[in-house]
This record gives sequence, structure tokens and C-alpha cells, in this order.
Amino acid sequence: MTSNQEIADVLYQIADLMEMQEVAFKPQAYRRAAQTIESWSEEVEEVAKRGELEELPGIGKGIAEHINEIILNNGRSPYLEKLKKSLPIKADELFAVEGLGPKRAMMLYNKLKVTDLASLEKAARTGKIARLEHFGETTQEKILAGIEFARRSKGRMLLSQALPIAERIIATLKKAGPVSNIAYAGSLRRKSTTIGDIDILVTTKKPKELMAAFVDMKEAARTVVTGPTKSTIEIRNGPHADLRVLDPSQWGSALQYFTGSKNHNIALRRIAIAKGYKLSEYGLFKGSKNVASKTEEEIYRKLGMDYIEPELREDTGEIKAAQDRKLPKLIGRSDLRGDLHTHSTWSDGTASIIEMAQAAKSYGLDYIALTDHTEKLKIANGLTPQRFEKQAAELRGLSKKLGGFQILHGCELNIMEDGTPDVPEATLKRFDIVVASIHMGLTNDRARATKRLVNAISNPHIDVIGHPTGRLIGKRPGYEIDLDAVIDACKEHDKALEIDSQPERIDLDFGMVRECVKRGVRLSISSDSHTTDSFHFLELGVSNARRGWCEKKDVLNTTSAEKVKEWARKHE
Ligand code: DGT
Ligand code: CA
Ligand code: CA
Ligand code: ZN
Repeated sequence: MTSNQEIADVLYQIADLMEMQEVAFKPQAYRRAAQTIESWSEEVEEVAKRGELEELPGIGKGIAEHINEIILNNGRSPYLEKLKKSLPIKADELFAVEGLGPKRAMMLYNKLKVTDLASLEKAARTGKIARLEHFGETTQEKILAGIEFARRSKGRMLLSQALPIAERIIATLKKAGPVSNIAYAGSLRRKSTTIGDIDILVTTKKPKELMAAFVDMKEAARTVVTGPTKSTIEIRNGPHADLRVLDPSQWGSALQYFTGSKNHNIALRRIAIAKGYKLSEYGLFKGSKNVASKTEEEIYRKLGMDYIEPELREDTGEIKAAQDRKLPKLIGRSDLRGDLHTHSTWSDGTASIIEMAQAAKSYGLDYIALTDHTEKLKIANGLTPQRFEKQAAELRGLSKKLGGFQILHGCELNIMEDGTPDVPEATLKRFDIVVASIHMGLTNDRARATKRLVNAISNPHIDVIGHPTGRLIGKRPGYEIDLDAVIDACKEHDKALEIDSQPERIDLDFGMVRECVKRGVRLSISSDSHTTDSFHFLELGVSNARRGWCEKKDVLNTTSAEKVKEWARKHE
């Protein structure tokens, strides 16, 4: 099965390369199609089998043919390969550097004969990029930082990419033979932001059959090693995956051990030793006597502490809290009642307002805030005050059709260089809730970025700061901010910071979430949906919040729409 993400990635690449060849309009169409596909909940391969690709939003005949070709070739696209060969540069290497898109790459090639990462680095180190028109000193520094970052994050994949692979492996194994226990462990079970390799554990009466099914999986590019109790495969265009077959009596201790983190395990083992035990993947032992190994719960209990959720197992104070019976009662997905950051076709979304509302409702939410982009974000078709008025009229017309589901009228405005909004006050006043984000003029200057955010937080019309650091995982680290100062401002004005759950953002990061929780700053977990099929991204945001020790009470959208509106009104 070729995953939706794989198909989308190919389409994005085609779009970039087309742009380098200056094909008009087409790149935009390919990007929209890719966006639809990466958030589509059904496997697009199934849609293709039914011959219904062209029924997906934004997918016409030409793109449908490419998708079929990708599926036919197990994720490869001969068309993309041809495009790549026709270019004089190594596009994959160059585009991995943040800030280098098709246009800039082409300029660098034309002016400096930059063709790959090595020649890019050389051009930057010798100061040639700084001297180019449209580039300059700052861009050159950014490119150098981008090269460094691209090299460091190589080989790890996003949680959102690894999860469906792990789920497919588990489904394959369940079909191959009877299993009594099966789970993914490691960083995946801890819901780390990025995943090095996938660890699957299983207990079964048919180990041979399961191992055979594992190494024969369609997703496997090759077998790294295979044996009776452990095999490793390399996933096509992906990470390694380990399968371990375990003795059912040791399920708990193995699950505990292979979930990690390594630091958590080391700290736990130290406690075991202090109590006269020995702890390993085979169990908790007193001398040669096994005192706990069937479940994780009994192991933690025997060690004198409460059960610790996987997301907390990073050795950052969770063990002490478990001993003191003071672990947080972590937030769960079902605690979320609404989503305070969504888009429609009015700006850069792919679905109408009513479609978005219906999708959110069937996902189980009671309300959304519609927060389309504002005027200055031209590439996202931002709304003028006049268009917001028209949008409000459409919303009034819709409210009867929604059967109790509510749509709050909001916007996602742009925080300008000086921290002011790009929307006039008269318009801002009309919204139920206002999310403010930095989209333009991202800066590496910590003091300036902080001041910009603090100014926005002090604005009485702004309620929530969207994706507060602007990071893109594996692409750019996000602008540095003085989190303490931002938190102080949020406390003073009772404003919220967002956890944007888009897979590449997950912004705020869990470390910062934990600071907010400690200091009592309210958070908003949002999907930032641009399609009807991305509300499930909220699960990623919730996992990240859990990693930041977040409880239900810390999150704004665990309350009713009325309470949210009331809270926002208080600011003005
Ligand atoms: P990853 O794969 O880099 O995203 O991170 P993990 O945490 O999944 O690491 P991995 O796959 O190398 O190992 C899975 C778990 O096995 C790890 O979280 C804890 C356990 N483990 C691995 N090596 C050691 C070790 O040397 N000591 C201890 N105590 N545990 C280990
Ligand atoms: Ca792993
Ligand atoms: Ca592993
Ligand atoms: Zn947004």
C-alpha cells in the first residue's frame, strides 16, 4: 500500500520542480492536491482502486493520472524522476535547506553554479551568496544554519508519518496469525516529535508465521536481519522497524523496557537496585525470584510509585512525582470540545464553511472557530474587512443548519514587524475570538521576536497566539523567543498560547508547554485545519500536550463555546 503521505510528498516535489521550470499555474494545483491527500482519512489507494480519484477536491484528470502512476510503481513516480533528470541541480538536497525554494535554487544555479549541498555550502562560506542581489548577509547566514539543520535531522521521521506505518505493521501481523499482545513501543509509544525507528512487540503462538509476514510486508524495502525472536526491516522511503516476539509472562517488563526512554529506564533501574531488586526486560527480580513482569502497572507498583504514562517517561521529574503520588491527570483527546483555529475556501482552505463544520461535528466536536487569514497574507488569499462582513452574513445564514453545532467567527491575523495587527480595530471588534500569528518577516533576533509577541499579547482584541515559535520540524528551528517574557505577558493579560497540531509544526513544543502549565498559562490545542480531513491532527497536539504534563483544566477548548466567547470578551 502506498500511503497518502508518500503520494502527497511526490506531488509536492513535482510542484517544486515545475516551478523551477516556470510552468504557470500548475504548481499551485499540485500543492492543493497534495494538501488534500495528506490529510485524507481513507487510503487514497482505495479511492484509486474504485476509480474515484477525480471526485476528491482539487484533483483533475492530469493529477489523477499521476497518482495512479505513483500507486502502480509502489510510491515511485517515473514522471518525477524524469523531471529531476531534466534539471541541472540536485533538487532533493537543496530543498531540504529551509529558505531555499525553487526560485532561489534556480537563481543560485544561474549566478553561482550551485548544484548540490556541497557547492551551496562553499558559496555561502566564501561570502558569494551575501553579495547576490535578493540575497544578502542575513539570507546567507540562514542558509548556513539551514544546511546544518538539514544534516542533523536526517534519518528521523515525523510522528505523524511513523504512526500509520506502525499501525499497518500491526494490522498485517494480526492477519498473519493469532496474537495475544501486540503494541508499538519506543519513541513512538512515548509520542516523541520525531521517530528514529519503529519498535513492535508481540506475543504469539505462531512466531514463525509472524516473522515471515513481517519481512514479506509490501512496505518492506529489504530485510536487515531476521531471526526466530527478532527481525529488522527497512521500510520503503522510511525508517527501520524492529519486531520482537516475547514470552507472554514477560510482556509487561519487555513493554516497559522497550518503551524507554533510555534515561527513564536507567533512573528506574537505579531505584530498583536501591530497593534490593534487579530490573531488566525479563522482569523485576529479588535474587532469582521474579516479583513482577506480566504488566507494567505491577512493576511500577512494586517499585513504590504510581503508573507513569509513556508520554512522561523522559526522566524529567516524572519518577519523583510518581513516588510522591503527584503525577498530573493528563488531558485526553475526548476532553477537547472544540477547535479554535480552522480555515475555509474564503482564504486558503479547500472546503466551504459548512463542510468544515460538518467534518468537525462528525469528528466529535461541539464547535469550531473559523479563523481565516487576514488581508496582508496575500498568498493565502487573506480577507479584507469587507469580505469578513460578507463571511459574517454567510455564518448567520448557516447557524440554523448546524443542529446545535456552533461556529465562532474569528480570524488568524498577521502580527506585523512592530507587533501590531494587520486588521483595523473596527473589524477586530466584531470577532468572537482572534488568533494572531507571525507569518511574515520571521526573524532570528530573539529580543525583536519577543517584543513582537508581547505587543500582540497586550492588544485587547487578540486572544490567542498561533503557532508561537514558527518552527517547521526538520526544516527550520523556529524563531527564538524569551518564553519567560511571553508567559509573563500572557499571565498579565490572561491570553492563551496555541499548540498548533499540524504535523510539521507541533508548536508550542512540549518543553514549552510544560513551562506554561507550571506557570498557569492557558493553552489552546488546535488543528489549524485547511481541509475537512485534518481534525484528527488534534490527536498529535494532545500527545504533545501530554508530554508537557498538561491537564484538562490547562486547555481553553476543553470548555464550552459559550465559556470561550465569554473569556475572549473579557479582554476588550
Ligand atoms: P528512537 O528510535 O531514536 O526514536 O528512540 P527510541 O526511544 O525508540 O530508542 P530505540 O529504538 O533505540 O530503543 C527502544 C527502547 O529500548 C529505548 O527507548 C529504551 C530501550 N533501550 C535501548 N537501548 C537501551 C540501553 O542501552 N539501556 C536501556 N536502559 N534501555 C535501552
Ligand atoms: Ca525506536
Ligand atoms: Ca529500535
Ligand atoms: Zn492557520
